[in-house]
Amino acid sequence: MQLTVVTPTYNEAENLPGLVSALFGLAIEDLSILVVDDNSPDGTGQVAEQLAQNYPERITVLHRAGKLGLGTAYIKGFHEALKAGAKAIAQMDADLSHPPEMLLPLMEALKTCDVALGSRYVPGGGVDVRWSQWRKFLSAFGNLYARTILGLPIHDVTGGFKIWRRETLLGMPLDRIRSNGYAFQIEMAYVAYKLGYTFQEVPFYFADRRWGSSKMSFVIQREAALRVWQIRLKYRQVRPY
Ligand SMILES: Nc1nc2c(ncn2[C@@H]2O[C@H](COP(=O)(O)OP(=O)(O)O)[C@@H](O)[C@H]2O)c(=O)[nH]1
Ligand SMILES: [Mg+2]
Repeated sequence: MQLTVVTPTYNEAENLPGLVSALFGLAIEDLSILVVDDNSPDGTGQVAEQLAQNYPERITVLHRAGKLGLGTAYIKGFHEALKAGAKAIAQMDADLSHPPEMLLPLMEALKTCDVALGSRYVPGGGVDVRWSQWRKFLSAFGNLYARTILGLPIHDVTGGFKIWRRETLLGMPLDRIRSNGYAFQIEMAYVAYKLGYTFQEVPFYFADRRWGSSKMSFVIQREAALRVWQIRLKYRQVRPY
């Protein structure tokens, strides 16, 4: 099955080469990578271009003028992957917190569902043992909060490690998705759920990045908490695209 991995990057020059070689080392035939870089000051865009030369036809790089957010980066990447004919579209962070080898069980799960979701909050999954109690609490609470308010049947609502079937993404009103950061993950999951698409959660252990720094912040978390209510209202009625 033709799988395209979409990865948004902002200052991931240290991480991208490792991600690319791990992905191409997997026993997945017909895997390609789509990098969406926002003119990273650390030169990630050039690193990506170099990698694209090393793996002709297998890596595509989209450059945007500046930091426009994770949500719009994914939407652009999804449109592009669909245009190129991908049968399955994965979304994952470039910082190796989403273990590349987990794509294998996720692809397996996708055979019997519409969205395969890497999940930190089902038995067998977890978050970095080095996370502080406060950070663990915020993440677990944020998930429970969004899951409860939206009535979602999944446990990792803010998780960004997923594989979508082509047909699933084609059925989603992608141009209505306006959130960024954690809220983007929540909005995508909610719309998919409201449209009747099925999820399967595959546990994984989320290890903190070793290079670079997180672009998520308390402000983005607070914004997501408010967005949950807006998302609930916005999609009271949603029709397939
Ligand atoms: N293109 C683009 N990528 C972004 C942006 N913000 C975050 N990212 C990327 O999105 C992924 C997740 O961000 P990260 O900072 O690791 O979030 P965290 O894992 O929740 O701490 C990483 O690959 C980032 O480089 C953005 O504004 N534009
Ligand atoms: Mg990260």
